[in-house]
Amino acid sequence: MSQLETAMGMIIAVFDNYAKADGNRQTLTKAELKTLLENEFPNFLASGKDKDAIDTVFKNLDENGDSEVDFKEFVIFVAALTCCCHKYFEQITAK
Ligand SMILES: [Ca+2]
Ligand SMILES: [Ca+2]
Repeated sequence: MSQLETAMGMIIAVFDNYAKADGNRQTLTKAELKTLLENEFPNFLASGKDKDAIDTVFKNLDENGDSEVDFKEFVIFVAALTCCCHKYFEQITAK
């Protein structure tokens, strides 16, 4: 597999890993998203126990408002975060 194929496979595997916790592996509940963020982005939520922060992130991700985060909604989030990282990477390499 190419590097990019491996990266895509890993995003799918991470989603599945957390989404399956409640038996429905198609979507992330708020609790599942919270665990994912805490484990995968330990620095993302500076105050991981801040319930409001989780609520805000969840609301922003749940584009269709069904109170679940599906894979498409999750991928948009990962893509947005990746863009932020890319911007940051450009800044530090430009110096
Ligand atoms: Ca689930
Ligand atoms: Ca949704």
